[in-house]
Amino acid sequence: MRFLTAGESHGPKLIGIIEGLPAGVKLNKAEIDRALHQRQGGPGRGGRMKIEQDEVNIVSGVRGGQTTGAPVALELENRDWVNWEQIMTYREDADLESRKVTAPRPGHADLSGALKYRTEVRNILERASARETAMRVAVGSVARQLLSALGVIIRGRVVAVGGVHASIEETPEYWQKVESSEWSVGDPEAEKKIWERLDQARAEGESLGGIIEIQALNLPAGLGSHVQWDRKLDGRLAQAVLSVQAIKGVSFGRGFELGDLPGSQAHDPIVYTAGSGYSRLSNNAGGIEGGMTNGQPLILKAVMKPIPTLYKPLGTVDLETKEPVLASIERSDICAVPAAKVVLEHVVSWVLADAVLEKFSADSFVELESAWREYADYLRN
Ligand code: EPS
Repeated sequence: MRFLTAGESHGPKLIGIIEGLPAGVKLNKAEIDRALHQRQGGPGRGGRMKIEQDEVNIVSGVRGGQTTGAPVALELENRDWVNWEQIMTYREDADLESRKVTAPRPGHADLSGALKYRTEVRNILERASARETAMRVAVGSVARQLLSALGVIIRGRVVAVGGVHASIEETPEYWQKVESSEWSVGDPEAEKKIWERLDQARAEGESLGGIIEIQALNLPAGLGSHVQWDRKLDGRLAQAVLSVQAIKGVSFGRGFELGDLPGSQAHDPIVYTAGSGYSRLSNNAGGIEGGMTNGQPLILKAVMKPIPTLYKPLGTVDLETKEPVLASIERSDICAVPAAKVVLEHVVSWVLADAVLEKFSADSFVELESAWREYADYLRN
């Protein structure tokens, strides 16, 4: 499977094209819209989210609620476009002056992009903007629906914001709390401190990052491959996760802690039970060994840096005068960690669905499901 997105933050719309889906995958538009709505939420979001109400327009490749095997094209309207049309239009009479950015923001794509493309900063920030993640959620929701039809569950939680770390449990009660928390945090004590941290950040013109955990349950052993560098599933997941705006690091299972442990405590002993197959006594590897799933829950963590657009701007250089100035202040979110959790669930869904289709290559969902079941039977014995 492959997909491309197009669209600027303040252009007319975002576009996504998916190719390689089997025919007969049930696709629920309401489910895509639910994910889009969730991505727009979270307590630290700025004024833009009051303008946008993302709803997908399915243009092609789906008929009667099922994929046809043809490319699936998706659109998301930018409601803010009406306020930007004169500035962002492709037409030659576009107003290129009034929202020109000459003070690149440290931490953003502004400066490197302007130097690389020899163009104005706005042309860079419009495409670099995390607005693009709305389409990646829509595309990922299609992949997630395919996985869900095979019984795979993808879920995520926020485990730290602005230096406040939540305690972590694996109980259903904990995951219930994650579901009902505006921060997607399952530890109410930590959540209280995170609210305080947000107020403080708002008052100080600061922004906040955090740490997100994503899990995938019910994956069989053997997705991905050890045989070539670009087929290793952990590498492919890392690429997708790091491609999300503001994500600076990713780890699997115990991650960086593994560097401190002796081998006997780092690895997960193998056991066998007749009728259910091989399993592990622990999951320090986070469900991936040798670039392949090992049948345990897949668990990864990602760190998001604080959003670089600050109301208390950092020093930069004016690109026209070369004089020191303060970075431009654009309307911004203070914290988008809960939104990034939703984005990461969906980019992970995409990579996993792709790996599933690679292993169980199929033109129709019926064929896919039958190959999936046959393999599950083989793994149980
Ligand atoms: C973003 C800046 C803000 C965010 C935007 C990402 O947009 P604006 O400049 O229009 O206020 O709201 O995120 C979204 C629009 C979105 O849908 O997530 C940036 O510079 O990256």
